[in-house]
Amino acid sequence: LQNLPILGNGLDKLAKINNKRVVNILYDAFKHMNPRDILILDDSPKDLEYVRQMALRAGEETKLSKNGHTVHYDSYGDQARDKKNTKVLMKYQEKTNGINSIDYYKGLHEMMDIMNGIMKDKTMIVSFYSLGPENSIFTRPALQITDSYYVTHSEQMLYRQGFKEFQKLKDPNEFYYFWHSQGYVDDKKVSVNLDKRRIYIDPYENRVFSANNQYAGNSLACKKLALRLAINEANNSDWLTEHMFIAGYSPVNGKRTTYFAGAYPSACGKTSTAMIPGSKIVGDDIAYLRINEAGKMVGCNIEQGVFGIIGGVNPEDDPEIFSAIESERELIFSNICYDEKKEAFWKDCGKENMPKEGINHYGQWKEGMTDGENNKVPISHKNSRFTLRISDLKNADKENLHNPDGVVISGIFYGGRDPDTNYPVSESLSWEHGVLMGAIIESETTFATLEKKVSIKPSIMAIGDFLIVPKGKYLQNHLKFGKRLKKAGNCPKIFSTNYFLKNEKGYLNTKLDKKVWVLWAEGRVHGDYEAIATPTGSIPKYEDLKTLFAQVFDGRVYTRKEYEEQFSLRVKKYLNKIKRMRKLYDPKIEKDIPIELYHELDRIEIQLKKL
Ligand code: SPV
Ligand code: MN
Repeated sequence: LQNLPILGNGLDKLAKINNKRVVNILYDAFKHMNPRDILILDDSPKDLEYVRQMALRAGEETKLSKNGHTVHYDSYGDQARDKKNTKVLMKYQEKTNGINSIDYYKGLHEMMDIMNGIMKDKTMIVSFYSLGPENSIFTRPALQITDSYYVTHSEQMLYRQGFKEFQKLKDPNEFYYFWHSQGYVDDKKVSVNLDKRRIYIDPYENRVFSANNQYAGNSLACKKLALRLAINEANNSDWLTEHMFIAGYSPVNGKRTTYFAGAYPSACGKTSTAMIPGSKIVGDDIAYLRINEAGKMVGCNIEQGVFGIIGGVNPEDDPEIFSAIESERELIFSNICYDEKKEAFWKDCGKENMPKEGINHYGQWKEGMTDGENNKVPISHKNSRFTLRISDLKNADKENLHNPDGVVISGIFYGGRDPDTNYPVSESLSWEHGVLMGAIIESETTFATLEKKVSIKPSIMAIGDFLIVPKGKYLQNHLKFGKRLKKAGNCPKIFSTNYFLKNEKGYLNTKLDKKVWVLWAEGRVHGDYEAIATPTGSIPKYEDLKTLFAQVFDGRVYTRKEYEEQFSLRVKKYLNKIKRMRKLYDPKIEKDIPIELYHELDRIEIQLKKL
């Protein structure tokens, strides 16, 4: 260790951690990636400030006009998750649900080749995080090695600092670790060797290697990379790792707070459901769920920040997020546009002075221009985003954000996106039916992956992209979890949502209508409303929604006609969906799907056909 080029008092920091595995990992990383020097970070404000400054100095971020605001650009072909080159290293022929896998040693070899000397002349930045609140049953420690100050800066905002956690690990070998390198960057400081972009997940050693990329979904250790490792861990144990937000809701003029977790594929309204005006936000992306000693389902946000889609965020549709983005505080934009005054703009931001030219995710941008493939370049990338700390939000749940016990979750939402099939909101008829609701989520489109085609795609519990264990195993784990909760008499209710029903004139709902659906679900948890049972789920009564619309939107009149159009049971469409789902869960291909889910599909089909 004495011979490594460790900067400043880095050796002292490592001595404080006093962990052999950490040292070995650093040594290995140094040997393979050959950086000029090594920067070890602790949780001190001084180190955090240094990273902020270096992200600017290295050109990975640019200052904008508002205090604390910066913008980062990813390479034009690197602005979303790369599914093709994300692979699970597999020692045996196991199923990975369409996620690519590669033979363990072949993959490791390829990765080591790609990462060999990749940090030449650069600084290797080492930082420590705690996924989940410190000192809690949820905590998963994580060690990040990267050569990107933007990645480190983002993680400092999005994750709880873990230097202290590493000083008191119960098991010194129990942590996730990550190697990341942005690889060679050009004068715009974006990754160039995209053909060598790889993200390889090693569930045996709880580690991930990621190279030649910058987009957070590919690069950030703690985000989707750790998610995959935690899914593997939870599904080999008795807890759940989910692609879920956690938020608390209170009835209009009511005092109680009821917590929900919700899984939605990208661009299906997840962040905006978590941040509905009046909500108390705990998390917007990833949750660990467990059953506590009292037999209740508890959840925590493994993050402490938001990496949210910014397109369509405007004062009318997303007032909470917009006001957070517009105020001066530490905030990183990615792949948006700025004008000569360094003001930030994005698609549908609702600002009046939209520029006709500026710098954006393409580079120098002019309205109407096309890229090399003749695609019109919009003002901002569809997957352009903002990064901020939850504690900076007005509606942050300050009391519970870092609660080591998590919050008791009373309800679950599964949200999809289709124009003509699922109700805006419905409640499952049982836990098993609820698990099916999650298992049959479909989404019309997503911007967070690089594929171009727009079609309706299944997205099992919105976690399909990350599910490195077989579907059957994952769904069995959910059913087992529910059985334990039922036994304890504390089974949360499960709801399905779809904010995107359309007719020939457009959407049947405004973006903020989801508050009514959420408050109806909140009331159902407490027995405030009756519901009408239908084969595909229980739906609200018109009168209750009428009252809720009037309460939430200051006397807004909700007509019976609107209700009937929104809540009509689209039998044919739903039967088609069932057909698609039977293919997805074809027992000839998928061996271990719980029988309960086939029973639910059969039940719905029989009941629908009788109508
Ligand atoms: C998502 O796509 O679900 C995201 C963004 O939260 S990413 O970090 O790309 O996964
Ligand atoms: Mn996500």
